[in-house]
Amino acid sequence: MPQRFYITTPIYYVNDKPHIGHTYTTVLADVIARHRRMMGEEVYFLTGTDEHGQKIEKTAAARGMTPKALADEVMPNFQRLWERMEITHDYFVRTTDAQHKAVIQERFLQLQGTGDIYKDTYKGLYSVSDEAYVTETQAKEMQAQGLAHQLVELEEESYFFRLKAYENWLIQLYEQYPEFVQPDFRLNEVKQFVAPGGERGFLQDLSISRTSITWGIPVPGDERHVVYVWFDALLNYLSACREGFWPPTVQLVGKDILRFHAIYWPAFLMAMFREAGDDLDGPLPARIREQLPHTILAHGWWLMGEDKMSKSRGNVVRPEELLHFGNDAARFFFMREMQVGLDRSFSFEGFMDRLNADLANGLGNLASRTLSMLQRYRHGVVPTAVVLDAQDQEVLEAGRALAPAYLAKAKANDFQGALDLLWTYLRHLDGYIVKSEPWKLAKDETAQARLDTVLCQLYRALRLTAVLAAPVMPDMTQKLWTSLGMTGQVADQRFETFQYEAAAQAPVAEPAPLFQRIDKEAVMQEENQTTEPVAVQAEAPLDLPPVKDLIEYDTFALMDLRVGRVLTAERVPKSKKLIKMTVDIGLETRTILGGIGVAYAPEELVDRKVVVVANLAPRPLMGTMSHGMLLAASDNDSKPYLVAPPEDAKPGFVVR
Ligand code: ME8
Repeated sequence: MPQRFYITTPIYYVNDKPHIGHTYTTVLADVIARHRRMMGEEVYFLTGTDEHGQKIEKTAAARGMTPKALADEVMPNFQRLWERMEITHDYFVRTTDAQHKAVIQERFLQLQGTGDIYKDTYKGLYSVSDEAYVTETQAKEMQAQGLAHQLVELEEESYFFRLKAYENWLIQLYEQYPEFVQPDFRLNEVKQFVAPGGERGFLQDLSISRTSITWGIPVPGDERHVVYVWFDALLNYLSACREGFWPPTVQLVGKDILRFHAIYWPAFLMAMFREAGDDLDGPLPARIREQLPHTILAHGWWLMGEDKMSKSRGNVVRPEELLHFGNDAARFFFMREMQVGLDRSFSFEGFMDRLNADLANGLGNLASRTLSMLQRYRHGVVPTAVVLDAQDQEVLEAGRALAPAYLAKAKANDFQGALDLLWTYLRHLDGYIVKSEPWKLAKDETAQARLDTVLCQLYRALRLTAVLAAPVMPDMTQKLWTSLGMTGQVADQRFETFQYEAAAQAPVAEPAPLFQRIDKEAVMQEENQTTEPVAVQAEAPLDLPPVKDLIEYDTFALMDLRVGRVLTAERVPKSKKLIKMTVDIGLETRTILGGIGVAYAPEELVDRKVVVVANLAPRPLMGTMSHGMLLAASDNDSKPYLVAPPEDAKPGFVVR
């Protein structure tokens, strides 16, 4: 039987539309779910909305509507967004579903029956925004953060959950099963909260009912009370679980709600799954551990500057602003930029830079170059590779090593690390193209086997990239997959059986851009006028070499570029390409040979203004010394286009 994998996102409050924080969590869950499916596991992926509680009641009142009407209005924004982002959840739970309500009431009664829930009076401070009673220490923390206005004095009759009684088992859970909270440093936070400095006795029983609000699930048999929203919400993972998938394998949460998931949630489950005779002061039975989530994975926040992006702070970025550039682009950005666990500042410019560098230039350029070379040199038919030299061997080995390394990182939920490996590999391939110069091999009859090898290796690399990146970018990788002549869905591939070196199935297609390069300046200008960003169309794909490594200005300044005027021009005998010219560069007249004979006739050159590299060491070309070089523009394959200074520029002018 395939391994089962149950993954959840938090269920989102319906007091406002989703922002990129919610989007990030859900995309991360989706990327994990898609990976697991491609690993051959059977996945159940749950998300949904949290529709009860004071926040919703208040927002609805402010808008003059009932809480249920508010929930019905806002909830579809989440569903539509997940559809737009191709989120592959299996079920969408709403806490107002009758089936969910029934489970909550049933479990409430169960825990009342075991004595884990009892009735008492609470007197103390209450945080409206967290919907939780706060201890004095917490109240001081909140006051220090300027959040005092969120605290109110409260005295009410309440049902309590016997949280204190589970302290011993909770501590054993953290000590013996550290995989329960990831990353590690988040586990330490939880431990510190439960037992600061290792000292016990800090946990307090938890109030799990309210009489101050009416919008919630009634406590069975005592309907003046509604069930506390966190007891209600956390149990969605149980009420909406599909048979055979319990317990959750990975539960994603933002760091803000880690305490609820790493303390209350396992304690509720311990109470539900324990049996008469289990000793709460003794060792945590393995049988109980097996009913608890395997891992609560806590990620950090998207920040705006230094602040958390949140509805209440009013500084949110809406997903539509990113989706304007495509769903894959937004998904890729989230996975590539955020290290799971840490915070990250959002910048729109950073977003555009990342996409231009990695998708338009990196992957997009490599794909269009490879496809166009396969078309041009081999009519689209993928040749077979024979390893010819050390460089080919190195590329082959890098390809073989990539998938295991990538998948190990993906399995550890380190998608930033995985994508980093993949893009390093893609850069390596750019270097391979530059060094092996396939456009030269194409013109050399004796180099055809080498050309076959280079083309085949590039093809394999792209096919591997399509498979590995499929969970992150479902559409772009499918497009790539199809253009490589592969049939079916790339998402139906299994990592384990996919063969990097398998022969091609069919000829490749004509190149089409995978990602439209974003004209950042146009977007920024547009941004200043409207709030909606825009994209521009990319030019038709060219066979462009990648941008070289950065140099300092001082290195550039070593070059002496001058305006020149061609005085005479003649073809070099026995050469198709070479033209010998005399060029006035203001200070002197130079003899310069240029390989521009295919593009220009000598008579077209005379009296033309050109840009000369004036301090290039002289070198002999077909028996004549050339004292400099003319600048010309081209892609790897086109004819050279001489760079032309304006007509009124004078010979000798410095170009800088
Ligand atoms: O807390 N950066 O719902 P919620 C990253 N209903 N992620 C963010 C974020 C940010 N700036 N802001 C929000 C609730 N999130 C409860 C959960 S679960 C039983 C009940 C994400 O609508 C993050 O995952 O406030 C956070 O945990 C979740 O949205 C909270 O969404």
